[in-house]
Amino acid sequence: MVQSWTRPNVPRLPGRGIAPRIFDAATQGLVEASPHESTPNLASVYVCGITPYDATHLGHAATYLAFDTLIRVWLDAGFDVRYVQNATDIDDPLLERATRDGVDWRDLAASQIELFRGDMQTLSIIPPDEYVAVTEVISDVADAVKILVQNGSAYPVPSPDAADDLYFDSSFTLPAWHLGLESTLDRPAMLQLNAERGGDPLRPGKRDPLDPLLWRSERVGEPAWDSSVGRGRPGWHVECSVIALEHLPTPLTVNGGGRDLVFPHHEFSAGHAAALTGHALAGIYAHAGMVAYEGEKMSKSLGNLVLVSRLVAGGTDPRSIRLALLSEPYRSDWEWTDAHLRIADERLASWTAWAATPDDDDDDDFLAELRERLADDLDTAGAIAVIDARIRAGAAATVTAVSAIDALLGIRLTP
Ligand code: 5CA
Ligand code: ZN
Repeated sequence: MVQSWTRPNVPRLPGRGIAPRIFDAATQGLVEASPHESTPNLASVYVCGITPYDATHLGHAATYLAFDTLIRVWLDAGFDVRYVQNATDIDDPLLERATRDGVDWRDLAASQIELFRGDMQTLSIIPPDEYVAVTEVISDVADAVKILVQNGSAYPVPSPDAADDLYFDSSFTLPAWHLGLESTLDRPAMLQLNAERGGDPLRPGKRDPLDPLLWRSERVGEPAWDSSVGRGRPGWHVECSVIALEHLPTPLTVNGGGRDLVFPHHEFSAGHAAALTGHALAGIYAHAGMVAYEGEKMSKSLGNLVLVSRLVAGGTDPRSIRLALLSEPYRSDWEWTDAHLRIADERLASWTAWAATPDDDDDDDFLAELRERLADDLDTAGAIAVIDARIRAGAAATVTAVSAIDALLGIRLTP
């Protein structure tokens, strides 16, 4: 396994928190995120990891912070939590960037994963129990693709200059999955997003323009591995299905990532997993909104990035970055501005001064209010407002309140 990062200390709070209700893409409503009856008390989550170049920008950080909040709320509710994340350390965009910059793709991936781990640790984000790079599971992915070929959900597409590639048949239907189950999109929307997000609708020989690549046979000058389906490398969506199935019981409590993954990525990760197991991949498909900067979605391809490491190197307190990101509802699309950081700095100073002389008394009301806000679709902005209101009203800090802010929001106010 790729090494994960160091786990922040998460204090235990008195009593028990509430199982959160969070928004599910498949049902377009709030659903209680609780362990499935087949795994009592075990809440499980798979979150799509980075493609390791141009890490870690504030959009990435906001997405991982949203799922960090979910995990903190689960721990407070008394659940055991199992968390898995991947790193897409082999894919077209990574290879293109390595070629552009004249570096070995392996070195690029390794250095960016290292930077990402450092940034996650700096931001006190709870690490996954398993952090899995795709290059570690190539043969497992190939074996899964082989099963899909055998059960009729995958088919070969000839290539003029290589062996056949393998594609998933998106018309494959099961009780546990059909096209559109997760994304709830209509076909025109699917066609558009598929073209924008890594699909290859114009590839000749496919049964449907939406059908996604499962296995790309070796091309001259591209990395390839020997496998049970020949020499080549995995397509994108299937890596997440295989890594999730390998390390977590299904249905996962939550399958997560940023909203740009709703289609085609999570749709087909769920489809491949269902075609492999006959079961649904997840009970809830949860997505964080997109963080923009200078008018557009913050993205590696546009280059409008604010990097965590650059802010921290410039002297920004990582807790202010957390507070700034937590001040926006995780499901909203929003634009990062310098004002976010200024307000977060002021808030951190006010909270720290307040926390410096806590009373010993337990403050059950405060903890209950905070728990209630967070259980309501991870309302971190509401939780922040609860704390601000307390301070404005002149209420003294308590030991419990200061611990709750640490445990639930990951902001440590005392040394
Ligand atoms: N490796 C794939 C997932 S398997 C991937 O999407 N990588 S990524 O590096 O592009 O993005 C990593 C995570 O950050 C994904 O969950 C993605 O949805 C999220 N993300 C990317 N850009 C933003 C943004 N501007 N705002 C919020 N989240 C973002
Ligand atoms: Zn993924």
